Amino acid sequence: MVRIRAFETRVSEVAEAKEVEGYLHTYSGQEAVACGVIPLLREDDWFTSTYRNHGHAIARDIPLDAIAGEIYGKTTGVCGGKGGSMHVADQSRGMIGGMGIVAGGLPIATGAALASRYLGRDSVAVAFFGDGAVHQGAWHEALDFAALFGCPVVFVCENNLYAETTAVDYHLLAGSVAAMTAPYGIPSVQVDGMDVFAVREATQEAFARARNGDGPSLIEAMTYRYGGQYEGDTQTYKPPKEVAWWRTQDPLLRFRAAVADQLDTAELDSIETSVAAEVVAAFTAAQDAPWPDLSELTTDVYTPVA
Ligand SMILES: Cc1ncc(C[n+]2csc(CCOP(=O)(O)OP(=O)(O)O)c2C)c(N)n1
Repeated sequence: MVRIRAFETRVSEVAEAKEVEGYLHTYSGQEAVACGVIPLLREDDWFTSTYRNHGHAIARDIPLDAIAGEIYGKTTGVCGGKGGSMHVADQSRGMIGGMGIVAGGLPIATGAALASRYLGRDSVAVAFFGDGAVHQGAWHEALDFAALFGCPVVFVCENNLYAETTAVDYHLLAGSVAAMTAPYGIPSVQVDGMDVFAVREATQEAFARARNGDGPSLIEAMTYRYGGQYEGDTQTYKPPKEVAWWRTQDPLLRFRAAVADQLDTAELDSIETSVAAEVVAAFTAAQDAPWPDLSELTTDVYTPVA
């Protein structure tokens, strides 16, 4: 969680300095969700992410150099700089990829889960998405298909209270995302998304269900994005009192409080110091890395079919 926060804080700084082209979407505030779910994935599991994907990539141990390189569009990026911030992908680690299209990852994760079932394996697939995704047809198609075919997929909603500038109170007619799975017969749970242990516990249950052949489930993690929809968003739609309250729920602080009697404060501080140095090194390496050659513009466009 600390590594994600430090990385994303640096992303905000480079966005403000206009060092990077294109839109950047940070994950600060939502760390407990990635860190509650992703470490429970096995090597043969899969997941799809959104344009807010750096935190998921870091939780999956993709090296910081490769993520920063991708954000800068450099050859050292995990996709050779061709995906950019919104499309970090590393299939060798089961990260099918970040999606710029809202709800785009749900049918894809469902397909990965169907493949697992078809091949008789017990691997699972996870689809991360925001609360705004429930208004897309793809969300409903994925849930319907997953329920019908008993796919081992876990849908993880990171409900950060806003879809772009629209508050959930205004757009979520069912009151919660968890309530929306009932017509599909998919079990769901709403959890405190600022508490990494609560997210982990819900994920353990959902993964056990999927691996046992009991089909899909949904976790709605209630969380908050400290940044805007994108870097540069002025966030005038967020009430200051709301922001202040969610800051008191910070997942890093909550973690520290929860482990206070088991882990030494000095040890936790030293992790923060070493992580800060890692982040500086990763961004410096990305700045200094070469751009892809023009001759590579048309490579990696199609996957060769044997
Ligand atoms: C299919 C589609 N429609 C619209 C957009 C424009 N868009 C980008 S982000 C966003 C809001 C999504 O909010 P949410 O799913 O809650 O995710 P969050 O950014 O809060 O994590 C929209 C509508 C898009 N990227 N894709």
